[in-house]
Amino acid sequence: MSKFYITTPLYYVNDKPHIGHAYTTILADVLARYHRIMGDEVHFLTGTDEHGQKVQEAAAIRKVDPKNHVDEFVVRFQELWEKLHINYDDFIRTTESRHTDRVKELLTTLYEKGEIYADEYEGLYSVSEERFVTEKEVEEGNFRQIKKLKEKNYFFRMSNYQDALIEHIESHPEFIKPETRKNEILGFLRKPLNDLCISRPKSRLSWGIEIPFDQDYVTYVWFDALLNYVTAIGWGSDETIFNKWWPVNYHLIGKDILTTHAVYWPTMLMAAGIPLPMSILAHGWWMSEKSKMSKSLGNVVNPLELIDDYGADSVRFFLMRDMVLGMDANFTLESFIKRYNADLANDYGNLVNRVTMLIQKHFDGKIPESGDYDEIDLALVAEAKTAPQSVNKLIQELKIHDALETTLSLFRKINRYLEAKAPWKSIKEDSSQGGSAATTLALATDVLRIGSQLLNPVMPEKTTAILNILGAGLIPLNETNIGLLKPGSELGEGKSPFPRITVE
Ligand code: ME8
Repeated sequence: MSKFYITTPLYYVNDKPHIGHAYTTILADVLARYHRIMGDEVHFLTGTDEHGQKVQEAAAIRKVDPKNHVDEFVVRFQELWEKLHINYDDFIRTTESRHTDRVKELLTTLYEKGEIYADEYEGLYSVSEERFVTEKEVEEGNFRQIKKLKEKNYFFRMSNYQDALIEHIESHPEFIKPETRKNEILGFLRKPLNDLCISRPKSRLSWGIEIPFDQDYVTYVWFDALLNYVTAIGWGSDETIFNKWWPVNYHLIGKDILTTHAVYWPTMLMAAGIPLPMSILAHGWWMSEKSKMSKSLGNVVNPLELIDDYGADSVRFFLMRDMVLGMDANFTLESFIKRYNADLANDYGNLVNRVTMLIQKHFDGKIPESGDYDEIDLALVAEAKTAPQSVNKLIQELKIHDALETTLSLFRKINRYLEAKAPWKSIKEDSSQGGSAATTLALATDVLRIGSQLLNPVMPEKTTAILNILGAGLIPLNETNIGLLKPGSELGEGKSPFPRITVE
């Protein structure tokens, strides 16, 4: 048994979650479920990023105190995760003392070691954006109310770690995935790396973790939030638990937050003397009509509506099936319905109904005895033997969309097998145990059972229902060998949980 620790980003609680957030969280859940099924010891962490400018602004717009705002908004995330069957082991909020206390301790340690220093910074400051901007940004004309500002702040000596970070990335090909993102970071690191400003004066931002050695300042939100990945598992408070889980197997992130995770975070860890993550995996964006789905653009798809209309597992399936990891994908309701009807209602759902109805009618609802296999049977047996190996390999390579396609293709093969064998015809002549129809239906059900087990991490609820209908509810999910659904096993009640969606 090995350990598997996986994280999602901590989402800002400035607005409602959309399908972009749902995607990362479902992906983490699928991998966590897969590893649990495989017998690994799993820790799946998600949570919310509750400090900083964005959250303070969102609270100000609603005219509520930031703490009340986050307490109210965090629930939106937790409720959505529950509806989506997200089975996390821990949910961390960056306002919890198990996090804030450790952040302050680290700031103090790094300040005492000289890794953090105070400096005056003079630069162009955008009053409207409330941040320092570069001359180039001002020239591009995107900012209003620019003034020269001189301000004292605290800086982390990030530049000291530039060479060590490049060396680490080059000697650990798994560290940043996929390859394109790794090259992007190496490109970024060819230019000199600046030190990182890790404080904000309270006069312009008060909602944050106070800098322990200067009460006029709060901590920059990223220097606070990134540390959640270690504070949540007992760093600085329970070394046994911490050593059990760290280093993390995967930090899952969207490509929008690659620099913070692949540059700021590892240099912070180096300064703190903590080993680096095994792998940071950046996925692409869900787009809506060619632009990134984002709260500020207002083009978001609300996952709650999709779940209410089509069920959580269908949403999970679509998001996992239609995004190639690392690439962008376009979301439309039309493609969602098309995919659902083709894959889930037709290829999978109809197959379940077809096979179980025949067994109910002709074999008293019990898996019949097989006779000898002919060539067509043996070809399906061969497919059923290779599918689990291929799916396992693809999931380990994080190619979830290909893994799903492999399983759906197995279902299409069962459908073609049934067409070739036509048990609904042969049964009229021979409905004996061990006869042709009996053999076909027993084999088709067993292979359908294997496919359903393989889909379980993606659609936990619906595949469990289908496995019960197939009479396979007691077979452990990782036992995907052929022949485990024994003759005489009784089918469960019910029909496929994927009715066709009709569009007016
Ligand atoms: O960045 N497509 O929080 P955030 C795919 N608090 N994924 C998307 C997406 C889209 N259109 N939009 C958002 C933050 N995401 C920080 C993180 S971590 C210590 C702090 C997903 O609420 C994706 O995972 O803006 C992205 O990285 C994350 O939401 C950003 O969430």
